[in-house]
Amino acid sequence: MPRHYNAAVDFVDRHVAEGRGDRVAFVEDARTTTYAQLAELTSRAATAIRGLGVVPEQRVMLCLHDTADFAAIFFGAMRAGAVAVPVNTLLTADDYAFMLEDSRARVLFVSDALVEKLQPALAKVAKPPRVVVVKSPAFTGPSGGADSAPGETRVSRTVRHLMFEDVIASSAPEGEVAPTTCDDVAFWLYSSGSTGAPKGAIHLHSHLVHTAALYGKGVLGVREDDVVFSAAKLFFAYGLGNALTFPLHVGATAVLMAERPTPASVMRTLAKHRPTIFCGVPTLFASMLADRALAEAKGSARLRVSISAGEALPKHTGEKWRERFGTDILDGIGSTEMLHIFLSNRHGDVRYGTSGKPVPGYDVKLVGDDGEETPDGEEGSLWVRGPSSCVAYWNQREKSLATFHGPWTRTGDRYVRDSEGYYTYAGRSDDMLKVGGIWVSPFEVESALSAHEAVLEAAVVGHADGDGLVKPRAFVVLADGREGSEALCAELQAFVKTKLAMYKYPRWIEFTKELPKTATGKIQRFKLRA
Ligand code: 3UK
Repeated sequence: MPRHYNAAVDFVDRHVAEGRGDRVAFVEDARTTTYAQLAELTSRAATAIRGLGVVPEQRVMLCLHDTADFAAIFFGAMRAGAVAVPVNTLLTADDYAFMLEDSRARVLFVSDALVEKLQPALAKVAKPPRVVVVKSPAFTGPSGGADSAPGETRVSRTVRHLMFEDVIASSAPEGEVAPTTCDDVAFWLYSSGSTGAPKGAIHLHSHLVHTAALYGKGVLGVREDDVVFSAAKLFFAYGLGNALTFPLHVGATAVLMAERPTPASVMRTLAKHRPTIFCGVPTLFASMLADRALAEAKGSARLRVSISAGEALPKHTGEKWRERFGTDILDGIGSTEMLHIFLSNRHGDVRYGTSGKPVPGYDVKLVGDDGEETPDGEEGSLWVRGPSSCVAYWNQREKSLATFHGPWTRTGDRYVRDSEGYYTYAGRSDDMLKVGGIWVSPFEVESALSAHEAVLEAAVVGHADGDGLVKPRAFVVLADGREGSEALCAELQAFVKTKLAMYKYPRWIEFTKELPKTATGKIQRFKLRA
């Protein structure tokens, strides 16, 4: 890595300097963006961010649907020396209030369709950021569901804001690049904690190119003529690599879809834009395969490979996909802390049901309870070391100390390595659940359930559905005089959806007389799992 380094220059300006300005960086339903256009938009965004009073190292939050504007704002913030903080668009006002306070973001870029959802959070924080509203481009497909609604321009009456298009138009396209080093903080990504409060993983300018070179180019083999489509959104580390830094590292093209990734919207995008690489999560692959209405759909005619991450890909899902589409799914494990995939299957060496082998450039080890490395065939805790590891969690000393040990990161996962060196996922060492590839803390679902007047207490564990994928299952002890029924189950599910992000609600609820507990009153989730 050169010492003086700004990731925005490497991923954006470099292509124009090297003569790729006319190549297409992003394809959306309603527009395409060339590398030259992206460079200008990024530079204007950087000028705009400075113009809004942001100084180097201050945070700029992005709550945005996937569009080329996301890319320009993300890199624009870094170009200005600021710290980009993309956040999940599916969360609740409480979650946003926490992240706004925690990050002290000075500017918030938010998609028009999401402004109203952010309003209560903005009203709550002591020093609210300036708000810049980004219009979602129209898309040509069928309506994509409640939260998607791009196409409609909604301008908020309750939130004082500027419009991105105005801010961009009045900002000069040429601006100096902040003189950052490769070790400067570039962006944070929030990851859910087991107690519910998210932790901001701090990443540096150098981290993006390390993941793009080691996994993107090295393992996945993204090339200039590839068209990449990631159903996982840009605000996840997984989607950020897939659809932003991997294609931009080699001058390839990414397809961006602003709507919610349903089997139908994803299949439509595959057929329409014909990507060569498709990136999904196990729940999506499984639901696409199971969808009767899509049984005849052919997907992308140019597809050469797909990748899966977020949770373990069940063996039969990979095999069924291969049978139907004739291409493999490379399952690999990554994390917000490591930024992207560090253990993965390879082209021509796919073992469905495993996470493959370490990505060259990363070291992994399995550690037993005695602190020694475990022998092959025995389960251990997965530790990983590599050049894209986040430096700490923001403002979370205890949690940082528990996770980062010198160059090593504890993933919290249990794994087994076989005699040939393949790694197989064996569960979490904490109670956290991965639902559709996204973290869910049982604790926050329990707290939400307990807030209902019919509930005395609740415990939540993971339970495998018909595809072998984990979803939350709740055990509920009702208050005196209340009785369990299907109607109450539906009411509790609806209640949780009003309190938490939708995907966190318990898919099954069992009413029970009491919960198994230790002598000190701690719920014994392992008993409920059994
Ligand atoms: C689990 C997997 C089994 C595992 C991520 C690719 O998922 C990502 O990041 P998160 O921080 O979660 C990390 C945790 O998710 N996990 C992820 N992939 C797999 N378990 N097999 C897999 N293939 O518990 C891990 O510790 O949300 C994935 C790239 C970047 C990412 N941030």
